[in-house]
Amino acid sequence: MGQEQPLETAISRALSESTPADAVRSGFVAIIGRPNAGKSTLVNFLVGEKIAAVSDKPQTTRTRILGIVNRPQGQIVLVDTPGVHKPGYRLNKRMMQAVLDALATVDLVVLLRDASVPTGNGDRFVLNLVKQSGRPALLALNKIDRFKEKGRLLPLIDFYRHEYDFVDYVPISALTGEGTDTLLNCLLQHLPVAPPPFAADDLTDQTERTLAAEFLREQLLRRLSDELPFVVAVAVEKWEERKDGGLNLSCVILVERQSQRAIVLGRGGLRLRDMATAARAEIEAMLGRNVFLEIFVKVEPHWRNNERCLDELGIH
Ligand SMILES: Nc1nc2c(ncn2[C@@H]2O[C@H](COP(=O)(O)OP(=O)(O)OP(=O)(O)O)[C@@H](O)[C@H]2O)c(=O)[nH]1
Ligand SMILES: [Mg+2]
Repeated sequence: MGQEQPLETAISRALSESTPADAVRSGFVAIIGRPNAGKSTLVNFLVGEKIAAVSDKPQTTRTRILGIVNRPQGQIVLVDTPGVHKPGYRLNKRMMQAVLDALATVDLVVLLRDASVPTGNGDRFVLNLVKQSGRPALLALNKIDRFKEKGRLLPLIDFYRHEYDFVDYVPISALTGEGTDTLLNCLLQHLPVAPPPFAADDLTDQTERTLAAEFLREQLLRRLSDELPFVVAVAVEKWEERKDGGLNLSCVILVERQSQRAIVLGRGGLRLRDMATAARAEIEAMLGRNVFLEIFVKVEPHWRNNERCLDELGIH
C-alpha cells in the first residue's frame, strides 16, 4: 500500500519526473536469455512483422538482429541475440560474441526467462552475464500462457530480486502478447530522452536477402530433428530481377556430411520440395511479388569451424 504524501510533494515530484510533451525517449534494448526463451518471438511480436526466425530448436538465432518499435512516446531499438550457451565451434563463439557485444553497447537489458521451466545452470550463467555488464536490466518472465497459477512466478521473482537490482519485473507471453504493453511502457520509462536513431518506417536492419535466407532456414528447422538444425546454414547465391517483375532466387543449404544432405532432401526430394513451397510463400508475402526459388544442398565439411564460410554467411 503506497504512503500518503503532501500534495505539494506529489505535484513537484510529478513535475520533476515528467518530460516536456515533445521529448521522446529512445535507445537500444538487448533481449538476452537462454536458447528457446522466446526472444525472437518477442521481437517479432513487438515489431509487428516477422524479422527473426523462430523455432522450438535451440540456437535458432545466430546473429544480432535489430527490431525497431515506434510509439508516440519514443523509439525502442530491440537487439535480438543468440541464446546464451557454451560455445564449441567457431560459429558458437561468434554467436556468444554477439551476445557480449550487445550487452556492452545497449542502454537497457531485458533478461528474458522462460517462466514455464525450472531454474538450471544456464539461468545462473545468463544472470552472471547480465550482472557483469552492470547495465540497468529488466526481468521479463515469458510463456505465462502456459500456466494458470500466476502465483508460481513469485518464487522466481524472489530468486532474481536477491541476485540483481532489476528495474522491473514483467510477466509476459510473447506468443499471445499478454503483458507486452506494460513491458513496452517500462522500457520507454528507462530509456534516455533522445531523438529516435532510426526513421519512423524502419523495422529492422536485416536486408530482404537475409530475411529470405532466414525464412528458408526456419522451414528447415521445423522439419529437422536432433542434431541437424545445428549443422544447416542457408545462403543466397543469386538474387536476380526478372523482366516480368518477379524475382529469380537461388539459395544454397549447407550441411556437413553427405548423410545429412540425404535427410534434408527427403525421400524423392519431397522434404526439400515441401520446405521450398512454404519458404517461397513467405518470401513472396514479404516482397509482394512472384518468386522463382531454386535450392541446392551442398556438403561443406566443418563449415561451423570455417572462418571464411562464417564470414560469407554473414555470421560476424
Ligand atoms: N507457449 C509459448 N510459447 C512461446 C512463447 N514465446 C516463445 N514461444 C515458443 O518458444 C520456442 C522458442 O522461441 P524463439 O523465439 O525461437 O526462442 P529464442 O529465445 O529466440 O531462441 P534462440 O534463438 O534459439 O535463442 C518457439 O517454439 C516459440 O513458439 C510464449 O510466450 N508462450
Ligand atoms: Mg531467437
